[in-house]
Amino acid sequence: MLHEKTVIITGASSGIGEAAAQRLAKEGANVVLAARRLDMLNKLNSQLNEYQGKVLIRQTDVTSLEQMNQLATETINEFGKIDIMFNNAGVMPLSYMKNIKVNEWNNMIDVNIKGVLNGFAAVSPHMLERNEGHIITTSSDAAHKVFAGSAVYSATKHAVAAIMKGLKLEMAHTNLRFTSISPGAVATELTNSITDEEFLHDMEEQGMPFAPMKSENIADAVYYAITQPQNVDVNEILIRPVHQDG
Ligand code: NJP
Repeated sequence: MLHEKTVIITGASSGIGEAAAQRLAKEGANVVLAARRLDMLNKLNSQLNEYQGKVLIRQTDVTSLEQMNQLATETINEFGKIDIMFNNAGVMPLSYMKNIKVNEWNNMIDVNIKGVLNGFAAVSPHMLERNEGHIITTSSDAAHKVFAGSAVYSATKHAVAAIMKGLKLEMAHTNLRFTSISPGAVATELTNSITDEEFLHDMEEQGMPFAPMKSENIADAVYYAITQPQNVDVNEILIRPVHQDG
């Protein structure tokens, strides 16, 4: 179904990005895998060998516009075009505001917001020139709510939601498509970056009242969005574990 399609995936070294790479490669797409951990990208590359589509891996930090531009240029040089940009890289060092984790706030702003903007800046001239292309962003159910400890993370994902709405609005006269995918809890490495001892203590005490989704569940949503007919633009997908409240 995805033969001849070229997809860039940021944050492809683990979790949702890795699962999306597996799914889309299996469906025949050429996948360009971007993240900072080259060893993880190499490992994934060797797993994708059996599929028909080609794989390109590029060590990329989404906070660098220069590196994102390079990623887009090398993709076009290799495959001739970029059909889909999956802006998926993100970080979530949740913490209470009073504990003033300034570096973590800044990192969330840099990766979750600026990373998405850099992704758009890198691929949109090419997509607009072709008048074809699909930009998908991993937002969050935290773009729909705030909870204690999520203020800055939620702020970054609310920003992503606003950016994606603005893009849809400004580009409705083009053939470009825009999808925000907002997952609830997914079992990935994402929570490993939490350093706020007080928040971690409360999280442990509370326990997990429901089972999280798997990364593959979100990869299915990505696949759904990109396989709709060209006249259909799936703008938002909010997807939560069955027992997680809103
Ligand atoms: O987490 P994880 P997820 N430059 O930690 C990459 C959203 N989300 O799959 O660079 C480039 O396995 C990092 O790669 P590396 C979440 O906000 C999740 O869950 O090698 N890449 C890794 O591949 C995020 O937007 C849940 O360290 C950078 C990837 O990002 C997306 O899902 C719920 C980077 C993170 O993979 C994927 O996260 C929700 C940088 N500077 C939203 N910094 C959930 N899991 O529950 C990080 O609502 N990465």
